[in-house]
Amino acid sequence: MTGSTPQELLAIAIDVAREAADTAYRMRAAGVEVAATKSTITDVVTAADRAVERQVLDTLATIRPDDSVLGEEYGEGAPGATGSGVRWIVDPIDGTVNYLYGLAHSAVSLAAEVDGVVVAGVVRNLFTGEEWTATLGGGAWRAGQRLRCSTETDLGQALVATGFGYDAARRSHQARVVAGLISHVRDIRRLGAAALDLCLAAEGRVDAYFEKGLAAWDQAAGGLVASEAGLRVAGLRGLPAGPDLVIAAPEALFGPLHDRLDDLDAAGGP
Ligand code: LIP
Repeated sequence: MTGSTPQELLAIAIDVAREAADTAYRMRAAGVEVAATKSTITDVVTAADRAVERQVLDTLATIRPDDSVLGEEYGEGAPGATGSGVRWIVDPIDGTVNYLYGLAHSAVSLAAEVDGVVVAGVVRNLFTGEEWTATLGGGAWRAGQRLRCSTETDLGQALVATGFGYDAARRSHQARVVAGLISHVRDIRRLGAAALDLCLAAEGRVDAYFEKGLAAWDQAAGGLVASEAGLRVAGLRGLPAGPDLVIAAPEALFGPLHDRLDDLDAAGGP
C-alpha cells in the first residue's frame, strides 16, 4: 500500500499521538475517575483510556482503512478488506495509575508494525509534551536530538528502572527479584509507565530497565526507541522481549543484568 514507509507511518503516528495526548490531557484537567477494573481491583481503566483509544481507532480507520489495530482497551481489530500488512499497536494511556493520581509520568504509545516487525513508533508524555520517536534503522529522537543510551559498564553503578504487575502474587515475586538485585546496582526506580521507562533508558536518564508481564502495547513503540538508541532489548536466554520478561540495557550491562535476573527467576513466578 502507498504511504507505508517507516517515515510515512511515523508521520501519521506522530499526528495521531499528539491529538490523543491532547484529549487525554484535557480529560484529566476536567477530572478523572475509575470507569472499571480489569485483571484485578487495582488494574483500573478510566473513561479517558477508552475515549482516547476510540479516537485513535476512528482516525486510523479513516486515514488507513486497510490497516489493523491492536489496542489495550479494545483488543485486536480486524484488518480492512485488502489487509495492508500494517498493524498499529496502541496504548492510549500507558501509566494509567499515574494518570489517575496526576503523576506526570503517563504517555500515549503508538507503533506501526509491517509484516510483524515494528518499523515506527512514538511515545508522547501527555503531561510534559516530551516526545520520543524512532524508525527501524533510522535512529531514535527527541526534540531534534538523536538519542544514545547510557555508556555505563559497571552494573554496580547502574540506575535500573523496573515495574510491578496488578496481581498481588506477581508483585510479591517481582519484589523478591528487586530485593535480590538491589545490592548489586546503584539504585532502582519504579516510575510506572513501561513505554516512558524504555524511552528514559534510551537517552540514559536511567541506565537500564526490565519488567515482567508487559503486553505488546506497553513495549512496542518504547522498545523500538530503546533499540534504535543502542540498547539491547530482549528476554532471558536468547528469547525475544515479551510477556515473560523485557530487559533493555546497553551491551556492556546486558550480560551482567541478564545473569542476575536469571538467577533471581525474574521471568518466573505467577
Ligand atoms: C502499566 C505499565 C507499567 C507496569 C504497570 C502497568 P498500564 O501499564 O506501563 O510498566 O508496571 O503495572 O502494566 O496498565 O498503565 O497501561
